[in-house]
Amino acid sequence: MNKIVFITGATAGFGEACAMKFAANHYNVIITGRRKGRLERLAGQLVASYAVEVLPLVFDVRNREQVLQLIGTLPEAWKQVDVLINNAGLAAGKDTFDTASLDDWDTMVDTNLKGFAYVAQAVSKLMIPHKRGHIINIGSVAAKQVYAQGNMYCATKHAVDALSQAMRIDLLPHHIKVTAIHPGAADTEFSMVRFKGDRIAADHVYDGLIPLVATDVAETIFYCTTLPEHVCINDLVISCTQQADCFYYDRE
Ligand code: NDP
Ligand code: 8X3
Repeated sequence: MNKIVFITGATAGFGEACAMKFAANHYNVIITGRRKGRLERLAGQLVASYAVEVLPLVFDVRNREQVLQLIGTLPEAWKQVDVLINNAGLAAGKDTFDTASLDDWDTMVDTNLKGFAYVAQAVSKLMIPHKRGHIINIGSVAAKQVYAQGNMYCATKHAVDALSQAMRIDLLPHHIKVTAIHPGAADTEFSMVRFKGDRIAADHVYDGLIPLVATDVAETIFYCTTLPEHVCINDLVISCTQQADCFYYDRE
């Protein structure tokens, strides 16, 4: 029987690449996000290319009732989730602490912190009865360092780091692995979202770099799930070779 992976934020970037990678490796895939059309297209592609089962679920991770309702009432055949890729998230804006938009702060806290935690708790409840499962939380290099104008984004990603540690401790008796993956600059839709469609600002992030691409991160996540049952990568920072951390880049 195929294993099951549950991926949030599968309509783009890392989540979409993970859906392809896991489906190619015979996982049945629960794909989620807000953009229904994209989920449906991806579902069709996964079924056609890999002959796996796909369950698309359209929801906003900020909507607590919807998260709990949809995950709490998964069809019987989908309840035994083996891997959760808790990935949905965003940066909104890049402004100094005193000038940042409070709406942007709310969006990031509600998505990257609260929504992230709602999904993890709901899926962990499905894993506990089976005494197995693997939760992959997507943090960032911004979970490890704070950079100028990164204020609330960095705070939410530091919270992902803290909650990953918390989950690892509290879910230990239930034999659930918790891996936090912290990518550096990766060329996905992330920067276009952060800069609200400003293509020049978005492209500027990757000036002179060969940045990570989504498949680099998906390959790494998949690798973490292939290790023997008694081995868990707890915390992993991955960046392109031209990036040392949040501050040091070797741009061409
Ligand atoms: P993308 O913008 O390409 O993808 C983000 C995904 O998150 C989309 O599928 C989007 O789906 C989903 N999403 C966003 N908000 C919500 C919401 N409220 N409810 C449900 N789904 C939501 O970005 P990435 O793939 O790059 O980002 C994925 C994760 O990786 C994020 O947590 C990001 O912070 C993190 N990250 C990104 C890095 C980068 O440089 N790209 C580096 C380090 C970490 P939809 O809009 O359809 O809802
Ligand atoms: C995204 C990477 O460096 O823009 O998390 O914060 S960074």
